[in-house]
Amino acid sequence: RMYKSRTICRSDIDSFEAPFLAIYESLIPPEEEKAQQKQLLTLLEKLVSKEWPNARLYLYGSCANSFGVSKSDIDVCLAIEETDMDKSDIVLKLANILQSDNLQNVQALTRARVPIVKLKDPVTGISCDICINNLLAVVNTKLLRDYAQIDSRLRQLAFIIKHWAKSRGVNETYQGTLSSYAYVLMCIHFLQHRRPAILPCLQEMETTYSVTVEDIECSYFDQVEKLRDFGYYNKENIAQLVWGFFSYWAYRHDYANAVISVRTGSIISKQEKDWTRRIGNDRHLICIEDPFETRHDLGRVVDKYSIKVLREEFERAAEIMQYDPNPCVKLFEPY
Ligand code: 3AT
Ligand code: MG
Repeated sequence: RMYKSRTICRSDIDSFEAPFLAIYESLIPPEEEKAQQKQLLTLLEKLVSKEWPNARLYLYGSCANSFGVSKSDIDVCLAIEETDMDKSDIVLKLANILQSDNLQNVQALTRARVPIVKLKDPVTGISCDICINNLLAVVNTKLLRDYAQIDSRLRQLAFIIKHWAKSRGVNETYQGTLSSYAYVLMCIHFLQHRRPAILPCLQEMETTYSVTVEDIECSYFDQVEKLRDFGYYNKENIAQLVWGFFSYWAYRHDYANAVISVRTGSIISKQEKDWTRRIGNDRHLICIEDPFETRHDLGRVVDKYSIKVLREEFERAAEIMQYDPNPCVKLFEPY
């Protein structure tokens, strides 16, 4: 606590660039794993199209947003126009369709908050969750993937932060900590705010991509190959960015008033969003606006106990980055 106002980076910070990059590289899924995921998707498509020729399957989540580490499960969305069936009926029928010799443990979870089919590929061991018509997740997956193509430091930073969150037990939404999706948005926001900026705000630029999903217009500039030089004037490396990320969330974020918003590329006030008090289970103790479902605070899972856990973890990480002789090990020590 006594170092709270400290914002100057340690002088040997650059010596940690190589070890952080090595950790990042060790987390990248090998090509072979990607090929196996594609094969599983192809098998699923074949089985589904026999019964529902107009249905489509989309990969979403970390297997498609480029923030997936090796050995992740895959998330699939079935897009189908079935007006006379509710999602749990579709899930039951889908589980039946997918009963096949090439798949294992096909289960319909009809009573979950989001009904899904779960299954496993017995050859590769890949597990897969299939949800129904969750097209906003498909679109936010594309947004994250597009951001990742602008500057390689985003993917490096997000891998390190996700790895830290998993190691420290703060990537568990059912225990009141944050989802991987929330952490990636925190990284994007952070890089939009470096000076010079490392990432632009795609939703504030000219629209080159636009879809309307569940009455929400999702539009942004998606010609990201034209933005490859965007972060050129910022020479910060991954070690400096990990340090900066944790010191932001430990010491500088205004938890009482601020909402981070990747959509606007800025910080907006809780007041403006009417996120100042608890409504039902939404407490808004750390506020992360969803880029498309703007009424949705990804921090709403956080409660008065888990906010303490989270903030203490951010402070621990910031102090390690500031003082520990071996931050690349210490940061990820199991809790
Ligand atoms: P892991 O590598 O699996 O930890 P992930 O990116 O696949 O990371 P999740 O499995 O938590 O993350 O979520 C899968 C996708 O679902 C990610 C995002 O496209 C979408 N998603 C998750 N949580 C939300 C949310 N609260 N609001 C909107 N979309 C969400
Ligand atoms: Mg996932």
